Amino acid sequence: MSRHFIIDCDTAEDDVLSLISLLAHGISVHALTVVEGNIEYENEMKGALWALEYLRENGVQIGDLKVYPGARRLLSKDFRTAEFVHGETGLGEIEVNVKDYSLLAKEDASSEIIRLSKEYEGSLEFLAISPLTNLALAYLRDPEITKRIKTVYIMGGTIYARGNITPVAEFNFWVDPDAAKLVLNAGFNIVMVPWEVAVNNAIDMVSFMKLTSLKTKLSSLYAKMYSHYRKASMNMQRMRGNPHPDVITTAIAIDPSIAKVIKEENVDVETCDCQSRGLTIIDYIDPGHVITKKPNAKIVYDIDYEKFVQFLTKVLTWF
Ligand SMILES: [Ca+2]
Repeated sequence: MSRHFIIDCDTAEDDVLSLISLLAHGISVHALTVVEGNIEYENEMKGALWALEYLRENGVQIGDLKVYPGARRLLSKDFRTAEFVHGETGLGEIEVNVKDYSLLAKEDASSEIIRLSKEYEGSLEFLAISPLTNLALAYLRDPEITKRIKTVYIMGGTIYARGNITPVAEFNFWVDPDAAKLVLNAGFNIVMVPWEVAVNNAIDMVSFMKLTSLKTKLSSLYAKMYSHYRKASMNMQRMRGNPHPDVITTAIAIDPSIAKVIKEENVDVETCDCQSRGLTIIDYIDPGHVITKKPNAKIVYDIDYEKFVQFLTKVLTWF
């Protein structure tokens, strides 16, 4: 049975590789909805358009897949972009020249999310590898959408408050904590991949050498696209290599067996405009305790690293 996805992205390298991963597995992607986040919004739009052009030029059938412009501002707060992590274009050494603006949809993101949730009612899967503003807007316009979307996969938040934009907050939840709070408490069927999972499974030197020497077009794209991110992650964030927060989330959506530890728990977000803005609060206390809240998400605590590297190898040998 074919699977139907929307990718909601703030286009940088890991968003693009997530798109490639879904298509490489023969999954139907019906919309790329763009939201403010990693880099300047115009550059995110260009990155998404470039990615579709690149795939089409390499013989990939993209059907009627288009880029849908989404939220340029947050529900209530100010934020900052993260070019210091992803570079100006978000795509490392790739030259992002957009030639074909016909891949830019006329409809806006939240309208298209609502429309597709009706067209593929009960089977639509939503990959949120970005701040959650677009989905929050769709939910505010049509709260019944929670019943029509099969699963929402969220890259966001933390397990132990190991942040990446502030000491305690992960970027996607920090950017729009109000949207994250709305989505988490709306009643969607949620699978959440927190930031520490990406940190603990960052691509080490051995795997990086393996992935960049596959002698395929996608392997050389990988080397170029992740150059900036890898350096920033290792130098600034003291990781062993480039992390794959978005692609891990995508990999689990495609193959749930890549997740090693999953727990159903209640998760919420701090929405104050203060030091702890965007802090993720997971209620880990055993059910039955008097203050325990009902689970609202399946939270991924760890993945099988070797299996994930095999997944990446398969994707990068697609062409
Ligand atoms: Ca992203």
